[in-house]
Amino acid sequence: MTHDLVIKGARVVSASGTTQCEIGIKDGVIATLGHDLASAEVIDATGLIALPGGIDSHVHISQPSGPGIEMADDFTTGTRAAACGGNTTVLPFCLPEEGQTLREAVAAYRAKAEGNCLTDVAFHLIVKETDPVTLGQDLPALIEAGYTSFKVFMTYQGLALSDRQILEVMSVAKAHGAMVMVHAENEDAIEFLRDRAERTGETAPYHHATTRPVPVEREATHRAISLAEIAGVPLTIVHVSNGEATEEIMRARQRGLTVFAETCPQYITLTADDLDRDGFEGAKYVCSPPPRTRDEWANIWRGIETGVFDLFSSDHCPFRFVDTAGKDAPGARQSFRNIPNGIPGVETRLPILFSEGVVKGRISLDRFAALTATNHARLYGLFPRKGAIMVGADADIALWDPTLTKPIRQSDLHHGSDYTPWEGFTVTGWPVRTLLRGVTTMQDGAPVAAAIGQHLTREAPDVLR
Ligand code: DUC
Ligand code: ZN
Ligand code: ZN
Ligand code: ZN
Repeated sequence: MTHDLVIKGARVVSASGTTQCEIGIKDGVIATLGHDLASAEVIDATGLIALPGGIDSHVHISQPSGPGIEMADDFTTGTRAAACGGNTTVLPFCLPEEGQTLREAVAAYRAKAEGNCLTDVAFHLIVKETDPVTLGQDLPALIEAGYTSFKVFMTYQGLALSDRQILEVMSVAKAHGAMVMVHAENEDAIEFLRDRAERTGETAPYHHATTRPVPVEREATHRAISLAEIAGVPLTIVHVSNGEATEEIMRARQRGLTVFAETCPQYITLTADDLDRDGFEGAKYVCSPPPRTRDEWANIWRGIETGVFDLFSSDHCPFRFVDTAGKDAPGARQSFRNIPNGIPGVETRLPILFSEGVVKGRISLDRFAALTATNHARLYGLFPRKGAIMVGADADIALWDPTLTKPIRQSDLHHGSDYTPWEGFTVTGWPVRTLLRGVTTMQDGAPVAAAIGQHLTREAPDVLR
């Protein structure tokens, strides 16, 4: 067979292990893994590592964020940044605007993404209403149409569901075959702590962290797992930040429950002290759950190394810093309560895990591929088309230079935010080329190609098939 493109010289992290071989690509699909392959075009990847293109299954793009607040990324900038960070697929959340149904919201997001993406895209849903039309009609229809995962919130006024509502949503997931993702923080406890902090003048960004302490997350994690057990569904706990929540997940698995878990770069590299930086700088680090302590980094690493965590995602939720539609929202300097929650990270997720995990000897290349691509595809119904370098899969590949060392700089990034929480953080190992279905989307840190990203129709999660 003559291929359209062959990648030669790379160490290939394939579905069946890491080997030195050539990757033959034909019609956007991996056609051959072998040697001395014939091709019209060749990429010399000597000295590089070929990894499956990153799948970031937790990003927020163009998400409604309250009156006057604007997310810093649309699909053009968000997926451009993703591609430049070695990703080939992202899964943003679809949150209905005020008065919009879930179905209308999906149509609106699809329209916003169409023709603007440099990665492939598939959407999770956010379920914030549990009326009969949403749970009886819209959600089942959307699951049948391939929107096979959705997030529920236990925190945030206007988003948080009661335990009863979460059980109702879970029973729809059970009946129709979808994955429930949970943001586990106890809203009542947070409101109590926040009101008390404000009464005593503790209103600086740092108190975002002190009013969302570990027990808030640990309790909600335990409760979410219990609700899933009662409803008889698997679930995914997203953005786990600490050891006690991790232990809840381990205990649930020991009882035989199917619980998946996700963590993020901020929980192995940032601390609550970052929110205590001079002036208003701390607002740059306000996200939920908040960054914790160095001791908690060690707990999260143990979870990564021992397999508690299936997913390593960015939770990219970008706001601009110098912007009254962003971190400097009206009232934000008077109280942390008004600072939009979230940090940009879609372009830096993979280099941070590669450097801190693979280069420092904490995880293998195979585990890196599982945490950053394969497990995302399996859990969210994209496998085997996505998530692994293997014959028959889409030719979604990132070529990595494992020796390239440089600090993360905002000036090198491609997101719409005006800062990175990791400014000056030195990383060894960077993706130097990204290929989406065989087409180069990033080379040497710069985006190339037109917006060739497509919307992906998903199957049920592997565990439900
Ligand atoms: N939860 C998220 O998943 N992302 C950003 C903010 C939040 O609370
Ligand atoms: Zn059904
Ligand atoms: Zn969340
Ligand atoms: Zn998120």
